[in-house]
Amino acid sequence: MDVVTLGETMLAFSPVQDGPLDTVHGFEKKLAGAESNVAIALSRLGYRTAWVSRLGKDPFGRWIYKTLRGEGVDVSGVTFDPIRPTGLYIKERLGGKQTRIYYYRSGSAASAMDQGLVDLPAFSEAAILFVTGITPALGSSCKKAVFAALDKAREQGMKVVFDPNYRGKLWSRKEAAPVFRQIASRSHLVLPGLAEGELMTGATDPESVAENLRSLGARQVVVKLGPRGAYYQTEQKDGYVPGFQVSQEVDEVGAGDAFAAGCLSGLLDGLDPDSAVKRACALGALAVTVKGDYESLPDREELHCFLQGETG
Ligand code: KDG
Repeated sequence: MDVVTLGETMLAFSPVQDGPLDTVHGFEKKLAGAESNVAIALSRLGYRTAWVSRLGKDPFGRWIYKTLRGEGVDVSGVTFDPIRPTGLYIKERLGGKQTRIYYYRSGSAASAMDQGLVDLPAFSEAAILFVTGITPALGSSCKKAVFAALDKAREQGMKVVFDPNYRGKLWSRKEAAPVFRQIASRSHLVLPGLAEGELMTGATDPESVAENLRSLGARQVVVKLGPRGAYYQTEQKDGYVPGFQVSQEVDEVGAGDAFAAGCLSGLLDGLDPDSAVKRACALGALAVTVKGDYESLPDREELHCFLQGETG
């Protein structure tokens, strides 16, 4: 296994037209989960990826399970809860790229994930553990599961990659900051956006954010700067990598997950940081071209063509 990740994936209802939700009548059924987006992105690029989670024993849980399995993600570590439901996520599009989200996920099957998960074979077989800051916000048993996974990673010599993914609807900045710092201190690579970098370090520029996170223990930091690209810093070098222009930006949700998958693939392929971050920027740009978190993500050949400037 190349990468193992754990996290909640929800049934998402995405409106078929823009406008306040009290005026919208049609929705498309989609799937939403930062960790499963990353697992799908990596699987499409040809990596062996496992997603560990809990789903409701309901039609939506079954659909999510089959979708992930259909994308080639290992779902042997997914269990079904006979009582708690699959979480629900509803999107509101207010025109342009402006979106709001509504969660109906408290008491969901995934919010009962616990540290027992890390005894699954996927956790001893993978080279990299990918975690986000969403899972520890889902409740105390989920937080314990994340820290148990970090312990397991240390025991097994797995590299940890951490994408903070701060969700203000789940917890306050004050609650999240110390948890993010603890996870960052145990990570090989940390992938904050600039605002998340500020939340974790108090610094407001990419260089200081990265320096601060490296002083906590992270080996590499990549600060996402949206369409402008990203800034990376390792012990040996640092630099800015410009973003890619795409012909249409439809939905920016999921771009950060695609970016994370690009960085993970760079790590797995042993790329130098410039090339890894360039790949991450390309995947992030492709993710915004279609509605939905992962639908437009490429296979390896499509990514290669995009990087050569043949599409986009
Ligand atoms: O990164 C995209 C995710 O935000 C979305 O799919 C839902 O995982 C999600 C969350 O918890 O907000």
